[in-house]
Amino acid sequence: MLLRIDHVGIACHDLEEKISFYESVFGLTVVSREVNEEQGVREAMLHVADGDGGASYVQLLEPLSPDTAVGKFLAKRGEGVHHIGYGVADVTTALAEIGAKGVRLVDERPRHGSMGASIAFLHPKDVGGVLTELVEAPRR
Ligand code: MC0
Repeated sequence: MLLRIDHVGIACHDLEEKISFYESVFGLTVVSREVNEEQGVREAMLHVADGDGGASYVQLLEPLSPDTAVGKFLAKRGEGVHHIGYGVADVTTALAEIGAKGVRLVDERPRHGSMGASIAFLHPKDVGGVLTELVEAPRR
């Protein structure tokens, strides 16, 4: 069901500062920047590698305000890994299969994610403390 690690989402206070860090220390390149009002984030995708199933990225996330998912996470835990996004072929099918196994779905239906992807989150309390995102890449 899980095809690959699509991205690792990292919460930060200052997006531009963290982009500079990942560019200068790891030599990564920003391939996309977006503001996602629905998710309450300003985010950047930095390309890491290409694989058979698609590319993988580091996703840097800055909250649009303190009362967002990432804003609350930063206040409680500070900067660090916020979620893991796994590539799936069909996010609606994957949600149905995972939900049927008793895992709480944060999203019953796919939402709009970075770079045109369809995404949905699974509740971290049912995935061993890891906020888990399913990512269906846009069709080419
Ligand atoms: C919260 N918790 C987490 C967590 N966020 N645990 C692990 N990883 C995280 N990222 C834990 C808290 O510590 C707390 O546990 C419990 O979950 C409830 O948290 P809360 O602070 O009271 O917040 P809630 O319940 O209002 O919301 C938690 C929930 C929310 C996961 C449902 O953050 C959510 O809907 N997340 C999905 C959307 C999201 O994260 N969007 C931003 C990225 P304790 O034990 O302390 O009670 S958007 C994105 O990434 C898009 C753009 C993309 O990839 O394309």
